[in-house]
Amino acid sequence: MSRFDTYFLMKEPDVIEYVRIKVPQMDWDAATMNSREIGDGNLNYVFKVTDALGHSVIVKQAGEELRISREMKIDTDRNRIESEILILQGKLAPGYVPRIYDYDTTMCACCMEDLSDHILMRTAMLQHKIYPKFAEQISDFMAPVLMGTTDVVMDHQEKKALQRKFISPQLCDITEALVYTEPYNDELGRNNVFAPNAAFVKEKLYGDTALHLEVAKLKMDFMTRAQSLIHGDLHTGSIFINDADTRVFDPEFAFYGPMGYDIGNVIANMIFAWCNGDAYGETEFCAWVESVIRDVVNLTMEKMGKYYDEHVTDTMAKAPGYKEYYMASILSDTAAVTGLELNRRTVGMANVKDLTTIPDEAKRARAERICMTAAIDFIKNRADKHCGNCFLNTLKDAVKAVDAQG
Ligand code: SR1
Ligand code: MG
Repeated sequence: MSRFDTYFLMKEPDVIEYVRIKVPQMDWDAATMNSREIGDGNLNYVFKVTDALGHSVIVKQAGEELRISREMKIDTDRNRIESEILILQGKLAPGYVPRIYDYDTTMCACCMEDLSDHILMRTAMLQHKIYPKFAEQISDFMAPVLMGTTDVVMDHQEKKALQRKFISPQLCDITEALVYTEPYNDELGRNNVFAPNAAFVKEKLYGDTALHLEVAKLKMDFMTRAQSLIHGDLHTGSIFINDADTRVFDPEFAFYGPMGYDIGNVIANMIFAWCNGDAYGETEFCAWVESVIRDVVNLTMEKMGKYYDEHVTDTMAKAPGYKEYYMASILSDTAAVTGLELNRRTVGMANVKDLTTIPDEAKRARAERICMTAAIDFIKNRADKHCGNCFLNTLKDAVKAVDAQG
């Protein structure tokens, strides 16, 4: 028996004892062990435990209520899902996720590799740092992880077993509300709209019924198309990075959904990074971000196409023309989700620092209008975004349109 046999929310001192029990292979120096809470996310509690011998581990525990809103309660089983998915992704894309040392379905906590020699990518983007390997690395992660869990490649019964194992109704519900509903009507009154853009949001997002129809189609598609085991929240706050390495973490929103959801999240969050850099006049940084937007689209599609050719098992998916049809649908989903993520992080409940920390009011208002203008184009004209340059041009056209409106 240990006091970790019944769930409770751990505090810093508890985590020291927890780690000694759960990660004994690290040969901890008990006298110098230290625990510090380091998380500032919306959902969980994250601690770093170290000792004077240089050992370190990260502990992540799921709370029963969200940090962003105490009224929102979600299943703590998300910690198991996250741990098991990181283990699976580590097999499909070795070296692109943190190592899991232990996960525990009683305390709803996992112990994982400390990536302190990396930086949270959103923080790096706010410092306008450039990572030339990022597009290559994130596409190396997404292609096998996304294509490798589809019906095109996997045994269909094994795929359905994964689908059952990783179903997350409450987390999907959050995405369905925050990404696919509230940015277009504020039905629960919890959107955060920047006051200078209130009229713009009312007209362009709340008032456009043609846009609502497209979002409705995309929402039902998100809810019903079990295409691939997606990360479900692949923004720059779910990526650790350094000059050599990119690591994806935090897949607690993972489930079987359309894979364009992940690719679109990466692109949208690079557009937020671009908007922040642009507001600060960081031209070199913005030029790099533009290359990332173009290359992530092109490289991911190219690598997924290659993965398809090399690993396809389904007989009918080998029918001439099917691959082209399938890949085109991924690209169009990617464009749509780029738009959905741009809108929801601009006006919804969970905003991004890339926009909210722009100190000059006029510059922030302009950046947000660029995001929403591009977003509407991405959603309505998703089938026309055929390549990386098309994605980049959507951003550039939005800048021109917003600047022309004054
Ligand atoms: C209620 S949680 C708000 C957001 O934080 C997470 O990172 C997800 O993106 C979610 O939509
Ligand atoms: Mg997260």
